[in-house]
This record gives sequence, structure tokens and C-alpha cells, in this order.
Amino acid sequence: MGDKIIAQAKPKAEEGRHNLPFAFRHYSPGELGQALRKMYLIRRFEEGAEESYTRGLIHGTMHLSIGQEASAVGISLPLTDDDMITSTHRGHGHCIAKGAEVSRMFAEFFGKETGYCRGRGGSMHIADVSKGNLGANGIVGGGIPIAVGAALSMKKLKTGRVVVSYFGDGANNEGAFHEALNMASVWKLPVIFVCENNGYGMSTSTRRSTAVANVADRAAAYAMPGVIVDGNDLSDVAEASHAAVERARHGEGPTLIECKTYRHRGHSKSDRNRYRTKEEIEDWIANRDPIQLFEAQMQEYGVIDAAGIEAIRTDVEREIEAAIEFAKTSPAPDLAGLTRDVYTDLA
Ligand SMILES: Cc1ncc(C[n+]2csc(CCOP(=O)(O)OP(=O)(O)O)c2C)c(N)n1
Ligand SMILES: [Mg+2]
Repeated sequence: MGDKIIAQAKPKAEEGRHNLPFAFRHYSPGELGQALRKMYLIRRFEEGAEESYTRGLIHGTMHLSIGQEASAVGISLPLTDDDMITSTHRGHGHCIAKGAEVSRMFAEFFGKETGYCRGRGGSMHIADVSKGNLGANGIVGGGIPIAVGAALSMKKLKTGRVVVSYFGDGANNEGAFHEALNMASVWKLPVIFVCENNGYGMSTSTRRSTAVANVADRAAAYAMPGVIVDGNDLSDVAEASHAAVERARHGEGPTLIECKTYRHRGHSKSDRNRYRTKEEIEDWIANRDPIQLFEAQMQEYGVIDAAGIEAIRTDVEREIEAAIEFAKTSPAPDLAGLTRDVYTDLA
């Protein structure tokens, strides 16, 4: 990151307030600063996790969402702690956007007792029901029917709460996706389906795997609105999310939002990026980075200056350092509890 971001700032716009992008009309400077902070926190958390993995402190694999932060944070902006989400194998960002503590996430990755799953679950199983996060899911498309079930429950209990289901483009070809969308529409459930289309499911491009040009086109088959947004533009994402949340809360049923985005890193730690060009990756990093774009917008509309951005960064660095330290110094699970808090069949 660094100075590049500041250099992108354009002169302050002179348009009237009604011409400002949605997020700048709808949220206060403090709320926008918090959104930027969360995007940083996701980025720095994942960079910290990546580094810890390289140093052998974390085992297994992980799927990084670096480059997709605006989608996680923008979708969460209109949600309250009472609203719920289901997440994916690439879910760190969703989790942090919904209010998870990075110290407990690092502890989980490090296999410590203080982690969200007491060190038993790792990267792909973090849940935090106190913040409405029903959990990540290693099964592609697995979270979608869970979200529909939760939304049915929210409707029956007349809670006014909504459920967001994040999933990838790969999941839109799973049967569970189609069954879940149909049922949610028939029953007008308060659920928002969010496809983070990053162009690839592992090494297969969406073009080669999906019959329609846009995942959002599939909404028509289930009589719900299908909205395509620039998934790297926080304001566009928040606008679509806000409309979908309003619709869901008022009993009008589900919406399918497709966030067009890109993952900067490989699919997982073993990916050698043979299926996409270096130029393609570099172009997204240099020209479409969601954090750079949001910072530039914030400066353009006079919401923050370079010093304000620096203060947020410094604050996030402090939080990440403290979180890693907490994880390192936390106790490992007790050997006597080896079969506790896991599915075991001792018969
Ligand atoms: C049901 C199922 N099939 C296959 C896999 C193996 N798998 C893990 S991630 C993945 C790709 C998913 O792509 P996408 O939904 O686009 O999400 P992204 O990784 O791009 O975020 C696959 C095929 C799985 N975990 N579950
Ligand atoms: Mg994908």
C-alpha cells in the first residue's frame, strides 16, 4: 500500500449532495471510517495469517480473500448484530465484517484453546453466533440452504431479522443453490444471496463453467431481483445490500446480488496460478484494489485526509500485533479434552 493511495485522490467534487455515491449520502464520516478500518483489518489479518503460515505457525490450508474486502464490508454495512450470515471456505472477511475479534480468529488458526472453535476448527469453521455469524463452510454451496432455513425461522418467529448467504461463483452451479433460491422465493423469506464472483472456481473460469453470462441472470428463474454490482466499490455494494435488506425486512422476499470481484492470491496455499496471466492479476491489484478505490473516494468527497488514513492504519497495525501475540501466548487445548467439541464416534 503506502503513498500510492494518497496520490490517487482527485480534487474534491463540487456536485450536490444528491450526486454523491450512496454510501457518502447514507453513512456518517465516522461510519465510513469504520468501514475503511474493517477493510484494512481484513487485509492485514490475512497478510498476518499468510506470514504465520509461511513460518510454520499455522497448519492445514487457507483461502485468502485479499482483493474482495469491499464485498464483505459493503454487504455487512446495513446489517445489525441481530442479522445473520452464512459464509464460505473464503470467509475471513465476512467474519471480520460481522464483528469477529481478530485475536480469537488468530488463536483459532494457531490451534489454541482461546480460538472461536477452541482450536479444533481452523480457518474454515469459524462461527460467532453472538454476532450473528452462523459459520464458514468448507462445502461449496453448503451455507446457502442453511441461510434459507435460518431465514424461515426468522420469518416464523416474526423477528424482523434478515440472513445473508455469501457464496462463490462456483457454488452457483450446485443443486443446493437452485433449490434454496426457489424455496426462499416461494416462501418470501428474508434472505439475501450474495455471489462473490471472482471469476474462478479453483482453476476453472466462470466463463467455462456457467451457462449464463452473469450469475445474477439466474434470479429471473426464481422470480426475485438479480443485481450486479462492482464488488470492489464499497459504496455500490452497500447500496445493493441496503435495498435488499429493506426488501427482506418488509416481507418482500429474497434478492440475489452478484459482486464482480477478484482474488489477488491463489485459490489456496497450493495454487501456482497457472490458469490466469500475471498481467491479469497485476491489473486488478494496480487498478481495481477495493481499499485504494475507497480511500480515493473518501478523499475526493472530503471525508478523510491522508493523516486520517494513516491514523487508521496505525491503529489496525496495533490491533493485529496484539492479536498475534494473544494467539501465540494462549494455551494449547488440553490433551484430556482431545475428543471434546469435535464430532467423534468412539463406538
Ligand atoms: C461440494 C464441494 N465440491 C467441491 C469442493 C472443492 N472446492 C473447494 S473450493 C472450490 C472452488 C469454489 O469456487 P467458488 O465457489 O467460485 O469460490 P472461490 O474459491 O472462488 O471463493 C472447490 C471446487 C468442495 N469443497 N465442496
Ligand atoms: Mg470463485
